[in-house]
Amino acid sequence: MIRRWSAAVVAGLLAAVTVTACGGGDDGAGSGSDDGKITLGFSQVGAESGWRTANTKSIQDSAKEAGIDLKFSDAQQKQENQIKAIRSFIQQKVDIIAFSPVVESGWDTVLKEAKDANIPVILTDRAVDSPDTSLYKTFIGSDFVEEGKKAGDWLVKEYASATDPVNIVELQGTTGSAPANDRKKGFGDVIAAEPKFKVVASQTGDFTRAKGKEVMEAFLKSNPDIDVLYAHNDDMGLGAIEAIEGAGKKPGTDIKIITVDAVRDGMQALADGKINFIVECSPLLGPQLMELVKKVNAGETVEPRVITKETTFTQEQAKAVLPERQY
Ligand code: GZL
Repeated sequence: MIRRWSAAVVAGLLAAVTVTACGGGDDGAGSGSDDGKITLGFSQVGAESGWRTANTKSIQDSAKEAGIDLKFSDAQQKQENQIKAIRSFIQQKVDIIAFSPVVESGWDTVLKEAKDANIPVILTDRAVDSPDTSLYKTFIGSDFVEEGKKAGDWLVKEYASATDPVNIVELQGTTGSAPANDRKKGFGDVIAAEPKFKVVASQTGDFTRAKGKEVMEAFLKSNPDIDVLYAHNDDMGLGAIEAIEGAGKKPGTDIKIITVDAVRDGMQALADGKINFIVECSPLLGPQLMELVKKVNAGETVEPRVITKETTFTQEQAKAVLPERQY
């Protein structure tokens, strides 16, 4: 017997399919925005450094370019603010959530809430240490251990002929953050092979210029013969330069400086001879992030790990590339 579907039933079925298709996320959970655009909720760490400013610009410009409706939140470097923002995005039924976790731990509960709401999550820039990788679709960002290794490799070459102890001070990034943990590990693993390298002081400067200057002033007071500064980002290195000059010493000469990021101000100090080597960490994650957002929203499978391409710069190389730097 052929059942005759009433017009009302068919219309209802069609309406259900249409709503699901327009919903965001690969499970059709998000509400999407009325005009059919993908709605992306993004929780940013803060505005602590030149790198972060460039990263925010890349994300905002790329979302506009991709026609993605961006809800952007600045957490002012506080994890509780990021958790609040993610909960708000869940309440708003965004299609996708992306964020740069200020620290590695303490995300499982809120990420499970997003998973239960069928809203896919993408990690950008920094990783989380949760063993449950089903809590996010992919992680796009640098290999921070490799960045630390590159910094260590340069130092080993620079001091290849040295026989006396080489006294190093280290300005670490935000305590508990993936870049701080991993840049410390990568650098430490390389220099551990040579006993002449001695880390005489290591402390967080929270990725900011102000804190970098403050901690470097303390290092200079308690360590009379510092040979090298390894700073986990340019901004702390630039703050330390102010402290070194304030102590009557020449940065880049009396104290050699290695930093990570390669933002414009850092590259200018490198070209001016105040920094000796910079390991690049690209903030321009926006275009790749938006591609991943579209794929995840369409229910496509994406690579679990997308590593950003980056290089290193000497003083000569900085002079050559400065004019064309985007950030
Ligand atoms: C690295 C990023 C770090 C930068 C800092 O991907 O998380 O945070 O190195 C920034 O400049 O504050």
